[in-house]
Amino acid sequence: MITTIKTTPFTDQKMGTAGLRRKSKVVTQEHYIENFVQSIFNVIDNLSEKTFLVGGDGRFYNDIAIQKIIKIAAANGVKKLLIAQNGYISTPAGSVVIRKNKLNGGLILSASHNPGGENGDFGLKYSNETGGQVPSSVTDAIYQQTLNISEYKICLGDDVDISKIGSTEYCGMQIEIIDALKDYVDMMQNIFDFNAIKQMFAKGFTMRFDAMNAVTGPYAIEIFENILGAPKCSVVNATPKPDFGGLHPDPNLVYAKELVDFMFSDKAADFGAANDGDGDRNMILGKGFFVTPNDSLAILTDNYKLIPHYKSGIYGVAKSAATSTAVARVAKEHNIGYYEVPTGWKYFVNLMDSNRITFCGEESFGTGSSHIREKDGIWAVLFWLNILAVTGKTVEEITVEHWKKYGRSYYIRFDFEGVDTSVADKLMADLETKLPTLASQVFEGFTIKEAKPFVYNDPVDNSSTKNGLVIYFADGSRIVYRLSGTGSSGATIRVYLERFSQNDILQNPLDMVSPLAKIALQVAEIPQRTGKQKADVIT
Ligand code: VG1
Ligand code: CO
Repeated sequence: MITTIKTTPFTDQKMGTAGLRRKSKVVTQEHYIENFVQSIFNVIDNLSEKTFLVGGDGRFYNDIAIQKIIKIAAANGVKKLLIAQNGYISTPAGSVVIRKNKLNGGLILSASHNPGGENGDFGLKYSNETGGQVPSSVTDAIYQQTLNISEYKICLGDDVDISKIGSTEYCGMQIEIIDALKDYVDMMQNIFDFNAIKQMFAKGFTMRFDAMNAVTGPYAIEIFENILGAPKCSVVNATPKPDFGGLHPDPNLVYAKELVDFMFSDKAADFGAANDGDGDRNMILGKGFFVTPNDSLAILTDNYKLIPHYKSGIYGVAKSAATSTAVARVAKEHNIGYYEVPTGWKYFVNLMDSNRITFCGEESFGTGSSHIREKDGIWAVLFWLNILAVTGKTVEEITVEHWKKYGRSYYIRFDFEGVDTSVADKLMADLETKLPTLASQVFEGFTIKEAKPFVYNDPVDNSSTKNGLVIYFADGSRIVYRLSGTGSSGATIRVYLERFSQNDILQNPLDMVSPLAKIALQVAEIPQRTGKQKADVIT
């Protein structure tokens, strides 16, 4: 049944910030997935001793891609695959399964927060035995394979029924269909004070969780409604759909509009949250109140002692360079380690593995801890619920008290989307050249202290990564520029704006950063070069 098929390379199979992401129309081309999966297996030794996890966020082509992976894995002599029942698994649950079962890695089919469906995006995240996505050295090696591939191996058997839990064999390879929910739920119960949260719901506390028609619906119903006793229908858009019901499953103020409108209405619940397509991102809302992911990371870190699993102490905390410095002030106060890494969760993995950090987060609605090696949307929601249950305070009270103690980093991200790739690349290159000339210049009353590319030297593997350009101002404000690495066409220029205030903590964020926005556009010549006078998405 094993056949070798001749193929020719696709030149665009380079993984970005988090795996490979392309338009569904591109991925469904003949040989596309096959080439990529074969290229991954080409860089792994001793496949006959290796076991991998396979699953995805349920988007269009999930089912077909899983069958292709099974057939290619078997033909390449892989020992065993663990496959999520019906092919559904969230990215964080995948990390739990890989770690708990000591697997050699996993393939999670997801384009995360990107829209799905025939006209949307498809993607693949590849993790190793850490349960986290592989470092750039490995993605580079895989990319080289994709450029030189001339054949792949595949088993020509029937499709495997993945709808029932149990073991089977396929083309000489062992297969185990697993319940992707149970291990994840068990882990959450071991981290948080479920009894305290249960009591809070029993006393009438209300929440709305928007699963955005993506993979976390079943997890959220089980945890929040069935176990913790949140009222039925607290979880909305709970059935995973191949096209996410047309939603853009990105939990932010723009794309989770339904939830945001509800939480700012007079019917609002006490607490609101949403997750993204593959369940690794989270948005946190109180009644008529939004918590930025930057502040959320700082607040969770500041309150670690309230959580059973962390109360005996945490190692340290890390954030991506683009993320605000709110958590840095908390790290200083608690006298714990603090690291700044490039954008992308894979950069946190070494820090967690070496016990340098326990918590980490990104401005892009990602928060997590060393319980796994991916960011974890439901974990963040449970962390907040645990804080609310133990303190009896509201989301707004907790956040405002935090600002009163630590000051506030006003923070806004501007995205300029669909920019011509060569225009975007040139903009960044020219800006980088210009950076050294900016020091001590004054714009809009703000003095530039320093301007330089962000360079990260990994203390564990000594790799060095340059990602993004940063302007530091004398008052602690910052502008960060970078190009997105998760898009499926054209370029997106991201501009991150942060302005710190110790005492003036109740202003409108957009007003506060507007002088920085002006400077950011002017210095990088964004309107002249892109034709865009304002950002396409502001979050
Ligand atoms: C974006 C975010 C980044 C995040 C990445 C993956 O990358 O900015 O913080 O880690 O998406 O998120 P970029 O390169 O487009 O800015 V997701 O939820 O895969 O897993
Ligand atoms: Co995601």
